[in-house]
Amino acid sequence: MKRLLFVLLCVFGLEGKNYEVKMLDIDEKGETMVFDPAFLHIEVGDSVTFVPTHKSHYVQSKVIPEGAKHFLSELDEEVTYTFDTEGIYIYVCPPHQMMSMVGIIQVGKPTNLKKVKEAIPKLERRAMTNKGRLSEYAKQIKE
Ligand SMILES: [Cu+2]
Repeated sequence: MKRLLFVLLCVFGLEGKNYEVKMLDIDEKGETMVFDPAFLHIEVGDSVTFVPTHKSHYVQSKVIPEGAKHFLSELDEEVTYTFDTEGIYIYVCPPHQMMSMVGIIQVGKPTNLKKVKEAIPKLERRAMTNKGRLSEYAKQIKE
C-alpha cells in the first residue's frame, strides 16, 4: 500500500511539467538554425526535452545560475534535463553558435539576471548571422 501511494505521488503530484524544444535548421517563420521555442519560462522541478527534429544539432549550457550544473548533450541525441536550480540558463548549439543558435530557459525567478546581462553582449559579439537574436529572447525574461 505504501509503495502504491509512493507511485501515485510520483505520477500525479511531485513530478514537474515537461517541455519540448525542437532543434531546427529552419522554422515556420523562416528563421534558420534555431531552437523552437527559444525562450522558455518554467518552474523549479520542470524538465525540458531537446528534440533533434533536424540533424547535426546538440546543446551546451553557457551561463547558468550559481549552484546549478552545466549540461552538454550528444550530437543528434534526444535529451531531457530537469531544472532544480532557480535562475536563467543560456545555452547554445556549439556547431551553430556563430549563427546564433541560442536559447534561454528561465527557471522561476531570474536570480542571476546581472550575470546574464553581462554575458549577452559577449555571446552576441561572436555571432556572424542572426545577430541580436539573444537580446530579443532576453526581452522575455520576467523579473
Ligand atoms: Cu545546431
